[in-house]
Amino acid sequence: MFTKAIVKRPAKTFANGITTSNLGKPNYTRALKQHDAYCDALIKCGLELTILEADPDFPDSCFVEDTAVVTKEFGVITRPGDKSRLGETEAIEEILNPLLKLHYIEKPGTLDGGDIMQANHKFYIGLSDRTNLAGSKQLSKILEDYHYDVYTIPVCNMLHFKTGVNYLGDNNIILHESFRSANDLSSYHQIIVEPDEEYAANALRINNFVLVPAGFPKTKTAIQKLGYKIIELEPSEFQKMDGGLSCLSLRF
Ligand code: CIR
Repeated sequence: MFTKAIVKRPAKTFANGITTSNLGKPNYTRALKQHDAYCDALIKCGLELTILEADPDFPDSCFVEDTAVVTKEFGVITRPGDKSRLGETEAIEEILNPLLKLHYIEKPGTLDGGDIMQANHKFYIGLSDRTNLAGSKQLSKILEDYHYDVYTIPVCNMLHFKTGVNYLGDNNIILHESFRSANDLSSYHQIIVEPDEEYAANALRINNFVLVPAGFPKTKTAIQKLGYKIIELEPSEFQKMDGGLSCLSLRF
């Protein structure tokens, strides 16, 4: 069970962040409303929220998931793979320091939290354009010292590992077709998202609920069939900036 989450308000400069999507410029007022709804959903899931003020110096800083890997026992402050995001970790370190024992990814390592997926006692590290081998090795060492099993998986044609794969709990995993035959994921019950619903692979299990992006009915039904209660959220303005539901919070 998660009990806490950290989120950060989108900044007025949000639209200046990094994106590869062709979905147009995000609307700031709408982004704030969608963020409010996201915070309400986390509270409904039973989480105590820490809401950090927006930081206009870092347009992508509402995507807090990339700045740390957290468990109830410890945290790892990452070294984000895009230079423009390196300074985002400072505010997160400040808030996590009194709460968790902290470790750090160091140069030349780079690592985005969006590439890290936990499934009980296993951690999966996606090797992507943002997370390099040095970052992955540093994180593996930290996690192995805490007796987790660690697997490394290459990520191609998408931003982060969790863009395409998410663990829902109870041995259920939701994923893009391209990860279907990854050996280290073959022991899970796989829910493969349809090609026209790939964005919905970024579904987020929190306690008794699964948060799913609105507008992906086939994926919603597949998750409901597994017996989960769903909270549907509109993420359009975050999607325009390559973000999804998981990247808007750190949960522990
Ligand atoms: C970026 O490209 O870094 C941001 N615009 C989006 C980050 C999304 N983070 C995530 O999926 N974990």
